[in-house]
Amino acid sequence: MSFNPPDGSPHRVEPVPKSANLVIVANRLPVDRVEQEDGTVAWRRSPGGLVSALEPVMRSNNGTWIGWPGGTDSDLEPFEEGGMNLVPMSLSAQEIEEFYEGFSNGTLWPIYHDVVAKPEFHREWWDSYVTVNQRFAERAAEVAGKGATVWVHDYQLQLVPQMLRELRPDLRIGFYLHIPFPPNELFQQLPWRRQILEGLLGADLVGFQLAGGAQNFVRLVRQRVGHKTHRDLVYLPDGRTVRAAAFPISIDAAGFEELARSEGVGKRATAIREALGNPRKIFLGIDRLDYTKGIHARLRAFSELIVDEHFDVEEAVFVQVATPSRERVEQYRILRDEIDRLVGRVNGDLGRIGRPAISYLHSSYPREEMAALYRAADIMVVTPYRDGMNLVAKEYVACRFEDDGALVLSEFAGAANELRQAWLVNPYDINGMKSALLEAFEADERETSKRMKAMRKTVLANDVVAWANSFLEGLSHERPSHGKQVRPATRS
Ligand code: GDG
Repeated sequence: MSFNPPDGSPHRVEPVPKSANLVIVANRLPVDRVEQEDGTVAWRRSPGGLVSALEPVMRSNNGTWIGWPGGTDSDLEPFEEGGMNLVPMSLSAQEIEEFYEGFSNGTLWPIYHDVVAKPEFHREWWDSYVTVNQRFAERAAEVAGKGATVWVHDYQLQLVPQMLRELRPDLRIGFYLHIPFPPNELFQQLPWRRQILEGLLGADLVGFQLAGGAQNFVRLVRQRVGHKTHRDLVYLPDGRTVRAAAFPISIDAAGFEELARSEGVGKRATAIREALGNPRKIFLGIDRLDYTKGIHARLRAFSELIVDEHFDVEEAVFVQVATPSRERVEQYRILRDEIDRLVGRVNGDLGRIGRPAISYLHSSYPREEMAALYRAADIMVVTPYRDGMNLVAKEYVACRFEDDGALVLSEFAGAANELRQAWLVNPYDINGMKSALLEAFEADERETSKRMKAMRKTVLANDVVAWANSFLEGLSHERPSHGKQVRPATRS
């Protein structure tokens, strides 16, 4: 195989080893394509958590990452970027519509998130999902060396483990689901439920955010596919066993703390507070603009506290960053309009000149700006209706190196399992949320500091490198006498 850079890419081109010892397969490549002023194309590391999660282990193992770079370019050649071998997969415009926006985000995403929105079922979407999964599996089979470890990620690629095992029985295959895995009552709606379970069973280890997801999976396999199971193990008729277990994902906690401590971020945090008129308390929400995140209800709860005269717009402001997401999917457009309307109404009714109740930003920002916002905010509000983990909650905690700041957190975010000292809320209960926001607003320093200290201990001790290593170690135990071992990641 020869490897050339995408047009105009300034990055070093190296032959991707056909014998990669570690292969990551994910829907997206860890880089974004940027068109430069002179019309050439370059690649920039994407901001997402998964990239920082896997970069260290990729570097330690000269790993290869297979994924879609976004867009509809075809014939993109593999290239090297930041110590990682990247293998771009192309999707046609129709596949983006049917596989990605359709089956992944219009069918699976709502079913796996408590049916917060109504899932759509279309047979052509499913067909496209099968085709794209097959293509990813074939590419992984090409680049993985003998006995290599292949780690497949997330709900867009649930058929890959089985397809890959058929092509390459010598591989050690792991799968990790970043979003919740639903109970039978919801999963059974899926017309292709059995195929998905069988797809996942191609892996040796199937990882979930929480133990509940792993239990749902094992129960479904027993009920729907009829395999024997015992605790976290599934026994397949061919003698293979598959383990399902929880590996709660985390963040580069030390990296976030370091960024938050930097002089530039400190100055920017002060400037943000000033620009907001130095109110007594700043509330903050940062989310992808997604209907699972509970943005609308949280802003309502906050605005009602002003209406009820618990505080006014001189004393408190809510900064809501909503990062644009899946903008071509109908339900996301509707959500955006609903939030625009609510923010407009609240600010029209309650704001004063230069003092909106809600400072709403529909945009995405560099990591430094995110850290500055985390530093500037007194109360972080994370209230999803359902969320696999929620990294924003952990990032806030990592940035509060002075042990101050309050976290209001939904019980239905995976992060609530670990961050027990947050003000936990039921996001469906507006009055309950109002009470929690008010308590966090009024809490004294000793109380917030005690809670933050405990949460910081948890987040700093369980970072993303620990997560990746623990998954890969678990995977190596599943087939101990088999293939090469993956070297653990080291912190940079
Ligand atoms: C899925 C699961 C699970 C957001 N806006 C900007 C920006 N971000 C970063 C945050 C955070 C990440 O994106 C969002 O992660 P979340 O965990 O909050 O949510 P999802 O995107 O839904 O992620 C989730 C996660 O996968 C990992 O397994 O926790 O449950 O749904 O890191 O900081 N980053 C930058 N600019 C932005 O404007 N730089």
